[in-house]
Amino acid sequence: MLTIYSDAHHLHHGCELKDGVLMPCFEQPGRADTILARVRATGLGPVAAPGEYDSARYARVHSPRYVRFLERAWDEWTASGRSHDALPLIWPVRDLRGDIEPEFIDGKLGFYAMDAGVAITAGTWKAVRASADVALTGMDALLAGERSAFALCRPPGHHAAAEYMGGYCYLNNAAIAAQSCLDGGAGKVALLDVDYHHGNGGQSIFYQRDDVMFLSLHGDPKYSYPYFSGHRDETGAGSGLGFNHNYPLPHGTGWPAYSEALNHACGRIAAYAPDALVVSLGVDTFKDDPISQFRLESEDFLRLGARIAELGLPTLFVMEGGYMVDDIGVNAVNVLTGFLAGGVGV
Ligand code: OKP
Ligand code: ZN
Repeated sequence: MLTIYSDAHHLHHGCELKDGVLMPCFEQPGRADTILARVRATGLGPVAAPGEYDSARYARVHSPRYVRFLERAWDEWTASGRSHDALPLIWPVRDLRGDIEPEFIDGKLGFYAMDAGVAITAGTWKAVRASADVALTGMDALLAGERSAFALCRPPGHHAAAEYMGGYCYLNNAAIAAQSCLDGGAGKVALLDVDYHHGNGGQSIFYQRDDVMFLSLHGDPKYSYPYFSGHRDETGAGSGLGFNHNYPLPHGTGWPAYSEALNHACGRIAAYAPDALVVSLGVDTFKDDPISQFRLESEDFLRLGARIAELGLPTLFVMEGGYMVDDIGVNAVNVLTGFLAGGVGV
């Protein structure tokens, strides 16, 4: 399987508030480095650098003003005399004015964010762009006839919506790739999110559409981030009604209950009969993940890949979360080798 990877992710490592203290983010460069090392050690296949794309490609799923904000945020922040990480600290919730974009950077940060898990540093935009380009290059490989590809994206993307960042995510790499598949001639695409956290960004972007079916298996938002999205009754709207499916699962979920939900989701994908599948691949469902609450074992990731392979679809894997860095390489690549084994013997 072809892997797309860019070293540019090293330009981004922000801080987040953890238990009241500013700490380096769990989402850190060692994650992608460990996955790349495992890709090489297992001989998964060739590793290629991404192409460079016009930012108009990101604006197929994001608003142009949001893309411009990301591009300029660090310069506006430093122009106002600061040099530490820029973090949003105020949000237009409920009856506050969410319809007027503030002019000062502190206001813009909150206007374009859902939480404070999205530090902007000097290198963030370059890393974010490269991550989206990794996903676009992976999709181009599929459009050129590859059966599968691995977009080793970092930073991740699945919490980012048309006009906001959140949860370590800035551009929605998987959504950008899914849209690129449609723009390349596909009629229907399925987006399956197996990260521990609900993929609120992909859901939001495609909620009113029937040309992308969005499905997510995740920790129940009653007690898991992102808390305000991911319930079972979110099934789409307008012509998108019936094309959004959430599988909230309880703390402690292991392979038996997980695979039952996965089978159900795969059944829906098969019935939808898309031209291609994009998988938002988070391995924070691992039993030892430091910020998540499922109990998948490393071997279960082989089974996960094998089950996805049974769909028989051209498949792009897009890297999302996973924070147990020691095991992230084995777990992520197990999904890919399980997929390549094609459901046989697991
Ligand atoms: C991003 B992805 C942890 C609090 C939660 C946000 C989690 C974002 C997860 N102390 N912080 O879906 O893996
Ligand atoms: Zn996650």
